Amino acid sequence: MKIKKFMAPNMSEAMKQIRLELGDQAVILNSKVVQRKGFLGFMKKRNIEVIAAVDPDAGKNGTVQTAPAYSLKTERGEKPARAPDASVRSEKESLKKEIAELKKVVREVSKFANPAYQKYPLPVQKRLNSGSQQGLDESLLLEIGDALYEEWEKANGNLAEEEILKQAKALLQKKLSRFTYGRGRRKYVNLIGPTGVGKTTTLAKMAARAVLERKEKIAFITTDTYRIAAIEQLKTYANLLNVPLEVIYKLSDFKKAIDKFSDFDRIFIDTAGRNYRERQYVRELSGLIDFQAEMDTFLTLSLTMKEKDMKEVVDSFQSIRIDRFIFTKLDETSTYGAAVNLMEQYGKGCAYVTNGQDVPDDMLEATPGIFAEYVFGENGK
Ligand SMILES: Nc1nc2c(ncn2[C@@H]2O[C@H](COP(=O)(O)OP(=O)(O)O)[C@@H](O)[C@H]2O)c(=O)[nH]1
Ligand SMILES: [Mg+2]
Repeated sequence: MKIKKFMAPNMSEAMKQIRLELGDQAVILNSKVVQRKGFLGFMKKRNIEVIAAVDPDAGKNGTVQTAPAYSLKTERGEKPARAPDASVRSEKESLKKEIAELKKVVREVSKFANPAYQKYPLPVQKRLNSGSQQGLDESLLLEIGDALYEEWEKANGNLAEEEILKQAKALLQKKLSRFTYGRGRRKYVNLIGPTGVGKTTTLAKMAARAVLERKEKIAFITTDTYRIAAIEQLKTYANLLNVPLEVIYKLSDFKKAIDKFSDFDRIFIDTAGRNYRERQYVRELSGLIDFQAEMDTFLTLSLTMKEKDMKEVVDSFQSIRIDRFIFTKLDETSTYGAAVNLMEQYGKGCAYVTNGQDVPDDMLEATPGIFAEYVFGENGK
């Protein structure tokens, strides 16, 4: 008995090979569909593996092969036994399935038709695509793509989508970990940034937590004297928290306030942040306060802003030493990539993100992990 394994793209091709090598007497013992990893692992090749056998003595004594699954000998016009029908049917079925799968792949590929991602396996492309929908910079995505691709190869292409998602998050989290996060420990907390982004509200949230959670002795200082309403707004929070507020009109007022609050734990400084004069003013402050040792300056930006505008704001504040960002209004958007891009571009972390108008609840102390979750997690679908 001679047994041999054949591999062909389809059954009729396999038959040809078998007939050629083993002759008409050959019988098929087994056949199955096998997937072979194709180019880059994502265009899988489907092959039929057929095990066929021939008994060289069979013709001589006229014995019939025991229970052949499929005899090739049909030249006398006999109908093959049932088995071939079943096998043809199952081949038809699997072809149908294959066509459906191919259609799905084509649909997916056209969805991810970013040419820059085409070098990656499909599940990696899919992840990068969702990052791209979140507005993450292309260069960062390609970096993540390369790292995911490496993992994919290490695993011989056996990486489930959930695993790729987990790794994408972990990669981003690790990358962002080189910056500093959280509220900081310095005595003066200064919020700067464009009007309307939520500086005063965020400052109130931070102050309320300092008082309620950490029992700190705090005070407010505001330099936003452009609008009466702005002072009233902060006064309301100061009254609610029962803490003092000083309104600063000129630099000497600031000096007085610093003396007055010398034994306080933390001073929250609100600014209007609207024009050059304000920036000049903050710069002058550096003559009074040792920024490096005593002041945390957080540049506040709303994620509802256009990324280009956000960058212009950061550039316009370049003359001021900024420690970290605060990103507000996450509840009003579903794309968070800009926050990550800014941190990457300017090499700074984030103190807080805010996600609503409620004081003090709608605010989270930032970590690299929350950004990874926002851009690759459920939020970022
Ligand atoms: N939806 C939403 N609104 C916010 C958030 N933070 C602040 N706001 C609102 O944005 C508006 C401007 O806030 P304000 O603190 O006065 O901004 P400022 O001009 O930067 O001081 C107010 O109506 C706030 O209630 C936030 O995280 N989410
Ligand atoms: Mg304000």
